[in-house]
Amino acid sequence: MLGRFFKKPGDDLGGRVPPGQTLTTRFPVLTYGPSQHYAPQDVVVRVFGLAEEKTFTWDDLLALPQTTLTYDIHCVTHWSKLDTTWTGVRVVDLMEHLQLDPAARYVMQHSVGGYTTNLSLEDFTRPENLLAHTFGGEPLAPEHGGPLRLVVPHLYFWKSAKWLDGLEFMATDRPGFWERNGYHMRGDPFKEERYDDD
Ligand SMILES: Nc1nc2c(c(=O)[nH]1)N[C@H]1C(S)=C(S)[C@@H](COP(=O)(O)O)O[C@H]1N2
Ligand SMILES: [Mo]
Repeated sequence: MLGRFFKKPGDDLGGRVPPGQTLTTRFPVLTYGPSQHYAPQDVVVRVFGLAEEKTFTWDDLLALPQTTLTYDIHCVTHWSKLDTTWTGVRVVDLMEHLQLDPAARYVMQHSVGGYTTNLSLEDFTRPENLLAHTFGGEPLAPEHGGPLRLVVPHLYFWKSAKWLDGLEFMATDRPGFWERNGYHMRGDPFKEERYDDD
């Protein structure tokens, strides 16, 4: 534990800081295009593709178990932020209410405004992944994806869609917005899966 108070150059804090990352205590905003602004009452997450079609409203989501988790996040633009605390619905708890076609192997996250990002079903259903509405005990700010975003902390942060409004289950992988523009299809920060030509 003592080691955590000594930040020597090159110290990776016991393996928590992926290669090529530097720590920040700020919370940078990274959005392609404008931030979206809408009320929690307007949140709708539509499940479609290779799953029984279903929609979850804000009230539906708040009626599910609520979980608070603390973990580190890593942006491909080289900043990492340790010990961020999020509250929301765990993906695994949402999955209890979904009927997937057995052919479903991948998920496309869709956002209000058109942003998309893809995940394998395995990466999507990790126990720590959250549909988050609260950050550090406060309602998630619009510029950070409030009222509702996905948080998938084991991959680079572009894999965590802000203003989530759709989950599309798919049989085969398909690139989302940044993946079509050269980013890696998976984005593991510990393997530095930044760009697909790496
Ligand atoms: N809808 C949407 N989600 C998004 C993005 C975006 O532009 N639009 N940017 C992604 C990228 S590149 C990053 S690093 C994180 C940034 O989240 P933050 O602004 O809360 O730090 O959101 C991801 N999710
Ligand atoms: Mo990013």
